[in-house]
Amino acid sequence: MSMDPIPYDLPDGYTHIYSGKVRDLYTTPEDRLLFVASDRISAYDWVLPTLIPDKGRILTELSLWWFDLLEGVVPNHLRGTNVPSAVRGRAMICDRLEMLPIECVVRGYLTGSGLVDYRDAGSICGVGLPPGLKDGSLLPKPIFTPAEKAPVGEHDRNVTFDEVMMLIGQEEAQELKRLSLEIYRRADALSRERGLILADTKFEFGIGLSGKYVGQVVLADEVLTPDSSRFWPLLEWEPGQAQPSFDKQYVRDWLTSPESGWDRASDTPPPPLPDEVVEKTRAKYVEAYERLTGETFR
Ligand code: Q0Z
Repeated sequence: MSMDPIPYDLPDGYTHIYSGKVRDLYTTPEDRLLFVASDRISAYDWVLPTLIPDKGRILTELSLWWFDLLEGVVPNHLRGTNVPSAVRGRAMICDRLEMLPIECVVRGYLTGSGLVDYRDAGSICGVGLPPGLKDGSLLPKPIFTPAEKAPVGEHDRNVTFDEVMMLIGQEEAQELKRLSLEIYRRADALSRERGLILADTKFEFGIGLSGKYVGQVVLADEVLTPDSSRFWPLLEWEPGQAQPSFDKQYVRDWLTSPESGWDRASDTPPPPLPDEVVEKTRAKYVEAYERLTGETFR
């Protein structure tokens, strides 16, 4: 699952350390991290063999915009955007943190793996929920549903808050929950003003190793992008049925249609996307950016 890095032509002193499905991480000559958002797209647990033009730039711009908006709520790892030309516009220079092994998921609405757990247990991550909720239901209040980061290639494991405390200690666990819920609350309020529901989202945090935030919990990674969050158009929200994916619905619909010739159950890689699906998908990322920020994407 740790993919070969795309061979970005970076200057001497930049060393690849890790790649996820759609992101790449390098060290910089100043011992910081270069966090690169690629144009890769994943669906059904596969990285597709087709790039979505500008996706990395759009998601990076969105993250930068949210980091700026959340200044004063939570410290973040962003140090700058003066990056090598090969990745200009879609990379951030970040402080290196001691990452906490917890995926901090906040859900305001019930769907996805949360819905599965709710149907099985009536709760998610030990948080009890009232009966009668459906796919897409608004939860009585936003809930913190953490997961333990799994080894590369495996899926994260939902954990209770007690387990988070045992993994990282009570103080840091409480801080992760407090910050995650506060960030969600603000981001959902803003999204709603722009006609989008923030159904759920995932944050990653680390502990500052030096400088201003040493010893403090710091927000890392990319934040509040369509890759880390589910956004739903407010006007189309209809509990009781799966909400279409804001960004990937054209991709999923085409991959599962007979035209694609792909059998999801076959364990064979998905085929390249047709140009029309690429263009419509790109337009959804642009739309997310423009609706949230109110700015034109260039
Ligand atoms: C993030 C990831 C990938 C991008 C490590 N500020 C930080 N300090 C230390 N470690 C990280 C960060 Cl962001 C860190 N990840 C996840 C994987 C591309 C981010 F391939 N891993």
